[in-house]
Amino acid sequence: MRQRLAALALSLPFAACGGGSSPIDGSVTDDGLGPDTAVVDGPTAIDATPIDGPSANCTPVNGTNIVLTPVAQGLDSPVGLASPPGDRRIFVVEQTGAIRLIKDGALVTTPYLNLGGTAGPVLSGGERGLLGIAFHPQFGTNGKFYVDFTRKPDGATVIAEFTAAAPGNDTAPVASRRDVLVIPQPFANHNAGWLEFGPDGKLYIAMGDGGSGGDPGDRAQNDAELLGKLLRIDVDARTGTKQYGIPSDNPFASSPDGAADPRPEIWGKGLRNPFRFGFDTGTGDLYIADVGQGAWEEVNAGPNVPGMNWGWDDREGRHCYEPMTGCLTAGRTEPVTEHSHNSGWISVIGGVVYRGTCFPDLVGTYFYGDYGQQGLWAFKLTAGQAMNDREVVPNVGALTHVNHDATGEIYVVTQDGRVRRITATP
Ligand SMILES: [Ca+2]
Ligand SMILES: [Ca+2]
Repeated sequence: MRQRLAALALSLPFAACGGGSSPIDGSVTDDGLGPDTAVVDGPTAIDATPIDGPSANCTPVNGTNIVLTPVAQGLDSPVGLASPPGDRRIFVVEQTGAIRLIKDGALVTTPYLNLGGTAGPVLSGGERGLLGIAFHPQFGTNGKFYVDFTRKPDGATVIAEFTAAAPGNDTAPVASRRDVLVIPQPFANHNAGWLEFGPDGKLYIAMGDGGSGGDPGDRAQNDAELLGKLLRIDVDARTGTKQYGIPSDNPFASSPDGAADPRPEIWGKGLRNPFRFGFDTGTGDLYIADVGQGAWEEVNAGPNVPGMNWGWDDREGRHCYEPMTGCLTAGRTEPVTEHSHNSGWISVIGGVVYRGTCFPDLVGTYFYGDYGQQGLWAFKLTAGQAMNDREVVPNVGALTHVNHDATGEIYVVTQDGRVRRITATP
C-alpha cells in the first residue's frame, strides 16, 4: 500500500486531510487543476541530453506569467528532486525508498537506487521515509552522492553515502552504502530530511526538533543536541573517529563530544521542521522553509553565515511561542515571510531561486509553496525583504519540493506523483 507523507505540522487534526490529494489518474489534462496542465512545447521543452554540460539549450522567453509544464507523472509519493552538477538527468526521491531517474524527457522504469520494500533499510510512512538526496560537487568524477532517510526499525535519521560505479550509469549499487551520520529520533515526526552541498563544498543537513509538538525537549535551542539544527560537515575529511570532518569555521568546531558539550556539527539552530532548504546559486544566500507548529509557516532567507538562530521554539514565525508572551527575541533572526494557518497554510515547502537562462525575467525569483494551501508562490529577496510575495499558480497540488536542475531550471514536485517544470510566457 502506498504510504503518504503526512502533513508536516503537528497537532492539527485536520492536517491529514488538508493536504489530501487523489492519486494520479494517469492523465495530465483532466485533473481540473487549471493552468498548470498546459503542455508547452517548442523552445521551452526540456533538452534531457545526459551529461553534456550546464547549458540549457533553449531560446530565452520573456515574461513572468508562470505556467507549469508536465515533465513526469506516476511517481510514488515523490518528496524531492535534484541533479548532479553538469548532468542533464533529474533524480527524484520517492518517500517509499527509491530514487527515480528522468532522462531524455522520460521517467526511467528501473530505479536509480532502491532502499525501499521489505528488504530495504528505509522506514517509510507519515513523515518518515527516504527524504533527501545531494550530489557531491565532484559527482561527475567520483560518483558520490548522499541520502537522508529514516531507518528500520528505530526511525533514526541516517545520512548515507553511495558511490556510482560510473557517474553516467543509470543505476547505483546499494552495496556501496557508507553510513556517514546516524541521529536518533525521539518521535516519529519532524525529521526534516533535505541535505545539500553549499557553495563552499560542505554538506548541509537540515534536522527537525525531534518531533511531538512544541519541542518538548527544547532541543532546537540546545547546542548539545543535533536536532532542531542546520548541520555542516565535510564529507571529504575525517575528524577523530567520525565518518566526516568538522569544518574549522563551524561555530563549535573545537568543542569536545561530551554529552553536555555544544556539538561541533552545528552551523545554525532554532529550527522546528525545516523540511526543505537550499542555496541561491547566484548569491550563495541560504533559504530555509521551516514548518510551523499551529499558526505560522515561515521562510528564512539571507547570507549563509555561521551561528544563526532562527528562533524556534521561542518564536513561531514572527510571534512568541514559548512562552506566548514575553519570549526571548535577542539574537533570534525573524523570517522574511510568514503565512497564517488561517489562510490554509499547513506545511511550507521550499524553495529555490531561479538562476536559469530560459526565462530571463524570472532570474532572482524565489519559488516556494505549501503542502496544504497548494499554491505556488514567489518573491524576490531585496535588501533582506521578501518583495512582491504572491501566489503565481493556484491549486498546484500538495507540494513536497521546488528545486532546480543542473541548468538552473526549476521543477515543482507534488505528492500526487507529478513533476512539472516552471516555465513563463509573456
Ligand atoms: Ca518547548
Ligand atoms: Ca523561525
